[in-house]
Amino acid sequence: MVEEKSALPQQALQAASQTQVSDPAANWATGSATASLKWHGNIYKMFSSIFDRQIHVHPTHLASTLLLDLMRQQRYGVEYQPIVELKSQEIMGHEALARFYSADCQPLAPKMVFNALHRSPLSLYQVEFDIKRLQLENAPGSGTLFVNLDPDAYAVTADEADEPLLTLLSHHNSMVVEIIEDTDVSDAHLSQQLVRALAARGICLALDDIGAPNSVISLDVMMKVDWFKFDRSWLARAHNSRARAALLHLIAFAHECGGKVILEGVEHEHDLALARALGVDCVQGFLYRDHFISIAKTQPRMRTA
Ligand SMILES: [Ca+2]
Ligand SMILES: [Ca+2]
Repeated sequence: MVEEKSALPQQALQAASQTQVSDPAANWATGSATASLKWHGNIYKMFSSIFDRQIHVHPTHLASTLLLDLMRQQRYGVEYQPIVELKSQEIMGHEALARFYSADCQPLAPKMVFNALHRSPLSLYQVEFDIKRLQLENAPGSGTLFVNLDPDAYAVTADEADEPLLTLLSHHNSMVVEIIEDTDVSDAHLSQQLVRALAARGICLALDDIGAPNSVISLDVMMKVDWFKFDRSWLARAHNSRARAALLHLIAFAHECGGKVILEGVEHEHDLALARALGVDCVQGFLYRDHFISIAKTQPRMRTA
């Protein structure tokens, strides 16, 4: 599946948690452009991370005018986070994460944007399509590309002959689609339909955020996925004997089914040691933030104030 692996410098595997990570978007907002911001075609490319936890969370809700401006101007970005194979300590692929910005270059919490877009399925579909196209166009040259797909976006064209979103995804030659099953996405039939549609196109599937709060586990989906992504919350829970037993058995199940396991949220050396002890295949998280790649579609407009 992996075309070509890129070596990860040894120091990237050392804990980097003591260093404060700059937020490029915040730098745009304050007018201090980052040195690592590079013009790349019609894309701004940055080689430092935008922490989810640092993304501005609007106190109430996103106004429709803000969302319309976001869509019209395509104030979109992508953050590619490396997925590291434990055995070889090499980057085997990247997960592409959607990023959004307001007109004054403030990063917007992606979950909040997607939640708001759920009120308008066609808009949700259009944004998902444009974001996926951006993620594919700027994907790192080698390795597997992991993208997140909202089943509700897929639902818009699920019963039609033409499914542009899935057709777009099938253009990448090493693609894994991550789906989440949670209590907000309660339509099990839709998940099943999506699983079949991806399989028909030869696209690999990952079950994302296993064990996260509000997540549910569908045995039907679990038995069909190629990748199992365990939520960061297991890092804290793994010291509890029952939780660790559940995790070890789920990992064993994944391996017995021929699947591969990724542990997310790896931030410290002791997380990496735990990942090794658990026998997972790959890890992902802020331990590798020096290798995060961020791009922005539109030229950031500096704030004058
Ligand atoms: Ca994901
Ligand atoms: Ca995840």
